[in-house]
Amino acid sequence: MIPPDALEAAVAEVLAGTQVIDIHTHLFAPGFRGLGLWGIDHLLTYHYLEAELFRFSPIRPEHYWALDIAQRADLIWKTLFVENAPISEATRGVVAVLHELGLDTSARTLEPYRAYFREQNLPDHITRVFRLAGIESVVMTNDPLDPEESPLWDSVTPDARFHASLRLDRLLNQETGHTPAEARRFLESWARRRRAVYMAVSLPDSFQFPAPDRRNQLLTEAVLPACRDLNIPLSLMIGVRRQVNPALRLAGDASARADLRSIETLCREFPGNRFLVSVLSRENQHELCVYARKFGNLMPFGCWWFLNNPSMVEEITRERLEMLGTSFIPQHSDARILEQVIYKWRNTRRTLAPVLANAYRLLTEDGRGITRGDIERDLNRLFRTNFEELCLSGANPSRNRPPPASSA
Ligand code: FIX
Ligand code: ZN
Repeated sequence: MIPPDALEAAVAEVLAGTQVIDIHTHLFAPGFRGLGLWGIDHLLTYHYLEAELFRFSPIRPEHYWALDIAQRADLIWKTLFVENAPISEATRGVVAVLHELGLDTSARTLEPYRAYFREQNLPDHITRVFRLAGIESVVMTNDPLDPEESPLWDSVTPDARFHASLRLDRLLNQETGHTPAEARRFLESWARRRRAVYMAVSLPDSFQFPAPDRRNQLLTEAVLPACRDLNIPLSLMIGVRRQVNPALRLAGDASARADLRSIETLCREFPGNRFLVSVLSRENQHELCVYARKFGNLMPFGCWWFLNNPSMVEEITRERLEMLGTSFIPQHSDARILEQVIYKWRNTRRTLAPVLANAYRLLTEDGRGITRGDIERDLNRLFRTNFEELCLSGANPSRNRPPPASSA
């Protein structure tokens, strides 16, 4: 049994050694030339930092967008890192990445960092970044209607560290001219060929199900039956208000509370489907846990986007542990730039260790001792097997992995 005052160190140690599966990112396998972003200029022009730039600099968005990427990165570095202390989550993240890569974090210009990244060979760099982040594999976001991405699939070498997922935003939100039957055939064939581990869509706070609209019809007649046939879940990311400030481009999206009765209806009316759900509004988190207690086919996941800050991750994870035990997936990185996985996963581990240790301490005080085996089993569930059982045990047996070697 682990003594109460040693629990936090034990959880941190097991967590450090748990190779996580990052279940939602915007990263790409190295074969998707040019689509996968990495390096200092992309790290600095991440849309989280662009939003912060416009709070600290008088530059007008149209002038910012007229700059090239190196000039934008220079401006962000000068404004947020040199003239101000980088204390926000997104700015601290860049500093943490540079530090973990062994670089001096106090340079006044970006030249030393650019020189470092120029020397990296991408495949080796990916291996090192995954090792530093403690991740085994990531799920990409693949839009089958993306004209840049689609042609690359035929020449890409499969890489077991990068799972495909079928992103439906364009298909569900744009008029593509497909009938539901055609859409269903298209989705099934794409998902089979690319071995998609789930289908996914982001939805506005105004999302309603049922509702007499085309998105509902496609969900009911194409997406849900295709997911059932393929035995993969549908991931719903709910509560984004796209482009409240279009001048900021990707940084111009916001969040709002959604009506989760739609989730209730979907889980109840489609018991043969499984749903991964992340909600963007803090106010929706508790009811998501309540619904997860009602429906075994609902798997809450992640602290998405504006929630991926230590204060929010701590609150949400404590609530989920209290209401769901280990039957949820605590986090995904949403990384858009490769090296971000280093700080996002480091911060997640740092926030989660005391939350989990506290739950164990309360148990210990009531006489139920905790062993290292308990901690290993729980963390393995939270960061690996909850996802593997939901997403990797689907129709395509070649995707299944052998069970992990059993630990003592
Ligand atoms: O819709 C999504 O997958 C969002 O995560 C992104 O589009 C968003 O811009 C983002 O990067 C959030 O972290
Ligand atoms: Zn995302």
